[in-house]
Amino acid sequence: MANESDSRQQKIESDFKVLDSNGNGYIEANDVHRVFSSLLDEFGYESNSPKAQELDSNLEDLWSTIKSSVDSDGDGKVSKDEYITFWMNADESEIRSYTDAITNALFDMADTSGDGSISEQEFAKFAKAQGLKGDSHSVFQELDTNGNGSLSKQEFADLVSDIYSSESTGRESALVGM
Ligand SMILES: [Ca+2]
Ligand SMILES: [Ca+2]
Ligand SMILES: [Ca+2]
Repeated sequence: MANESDSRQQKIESDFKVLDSNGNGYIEANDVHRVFSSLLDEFGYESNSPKAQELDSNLEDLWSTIKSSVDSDGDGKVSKDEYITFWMNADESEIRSYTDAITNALFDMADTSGDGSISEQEFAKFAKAQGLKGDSHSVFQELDTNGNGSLSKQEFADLVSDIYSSESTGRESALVGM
């Protein structure tokens, strides 16, 4: 059991490192923006387009969720201790609101056609932007649990909560960097 919680903590620490994109030891609003703006570039969204503005408002929501749930001393930034404490102690509904905010931000980015679902082509682009190594086709098929050829927001949300609820399901490789 000790090993299990060690590896969970390691995963939480490595998630923290990704989110603390400037490496100053705190997750702050500009870190979150930096992580996402590199994705925006990959997707080629113009910075003034309605899509970019929608994504920006999702990011604001994500950041306020992070602040209200994880920044326990309320200083406007998330230390590594706060981040670890959150993930070690959060109950299901706290985790749900966190993963929902991430789901919204990522889903709307990946849904380039804006039809409310992610096609295999859209997923391939997303997986590439996320640095997925390996075959996006097989990952897509695994995620498309009802086999209709596209990912609903619910299927995508299941993926995101899988990533955060256990240390390793294998599916998280689809979302390197989050
Ligand atoms: Ca930082
Ligand atoms: Ca803090
Ligand atoms: Ca779509």
